[in-house]
Amino acid sequence: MRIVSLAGGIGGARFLRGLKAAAPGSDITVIGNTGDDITLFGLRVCPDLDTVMYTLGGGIDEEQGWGRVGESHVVKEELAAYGMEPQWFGLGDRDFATHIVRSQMLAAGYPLSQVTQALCDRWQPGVRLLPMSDDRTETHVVISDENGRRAVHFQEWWVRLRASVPAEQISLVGADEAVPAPGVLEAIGAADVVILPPSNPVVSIGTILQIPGIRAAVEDKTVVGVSPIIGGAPVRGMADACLTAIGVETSAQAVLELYGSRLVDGWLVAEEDKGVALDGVTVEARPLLMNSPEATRDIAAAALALAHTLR
Ligand code: GDP
Ligand code: FO1
Ligand code: CA
Ligand code: CA
Repeated sequence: MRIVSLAGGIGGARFLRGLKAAAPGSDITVIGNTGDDITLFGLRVCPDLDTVMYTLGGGIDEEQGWGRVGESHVVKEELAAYGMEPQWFGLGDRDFATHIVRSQMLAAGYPLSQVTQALCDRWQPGVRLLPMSDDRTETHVVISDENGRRAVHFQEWWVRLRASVPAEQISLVGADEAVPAPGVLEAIGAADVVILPPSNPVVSIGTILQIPGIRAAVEDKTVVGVSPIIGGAPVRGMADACLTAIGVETSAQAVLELYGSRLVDGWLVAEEDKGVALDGVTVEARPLLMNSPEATRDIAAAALALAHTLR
């Protein structure tokens, strides 16, 4: 079976681990969000691609959900001793090596998709990991604070400010001129099913869908989504702040309506969200907490089974 999954960071990566277990031997292509990407100290950092790569490749810090297991922070301390900014973003020593390899290859002219493939040669994630685009796009957030109304990089809003300042606008800079990375539209076109994992609906899934051509390609397929919102709250992280910014309520029903029946054919919600419904979409209620490998595999298996009935 050919499966395409869009993916953000932690929620996407954990779901993908379950998907691999639920569908051994199938061909899985992951289209990763690169709107979170940021250049720091001259190095290009791709948090969501790395979270997927490390999680599926066995290198992730499981507790934290991002970054490398067994990490140290000597380089970060040395940079801080020089007064280098920003100091609110914690790059670990092992993780630095990834960004050095990536930045060196990008500077040599390789597109991000080829760089990602080269990094995955080491990690062997067991899926084909493609960035949504080789073109540089970045999510920026408009906020108002003591310095007035201004746009900051998504990471500054998310990590430094912990989304505590309301986002007045969230936009993907460069989206209009970006094109899908090589292989993205081909993989979607050849897929038997497209899965929307429980990733952030605004700054992960919503971002990927903004790359011209991707939404239309996905709409043509059988698509099953897994709700990242359980009982009116994100399981982890601050997705509620992102939904509020675009005028959407934090509920499994509102996220389904945001995606709409043109995009999704099936929608998995948690048992406490039974009753969620939308014309043209088949909704099933299941346990949706990814709190063990078995539970996560069962969620992925349910998504595939639902997709099978809808094809
Ligand atoms: P990020 O890029 O690291 O923020 O990760 P994603 O965008 O891939 O996923 C973040 C979303 O995952 C959050 O909005 C959470 O609500 C959701 N999430 C995290 N853990 C779980 C879980 O166990 N079950 C479900 N259904 N959603 C989860
Ligand atoms: N998240 C944090 O909350 N604080 C950090 O210092 C931080 C560093 C970091 C470094 C590399 C990486 O790949 C991810 C990192 N993250 C950090 C997570 C990440 O920036 C965000 O959770 C996501 O981009 C939001 O999806
Ligand atoms: Ca992310
Ligand atoms: Ca469809």
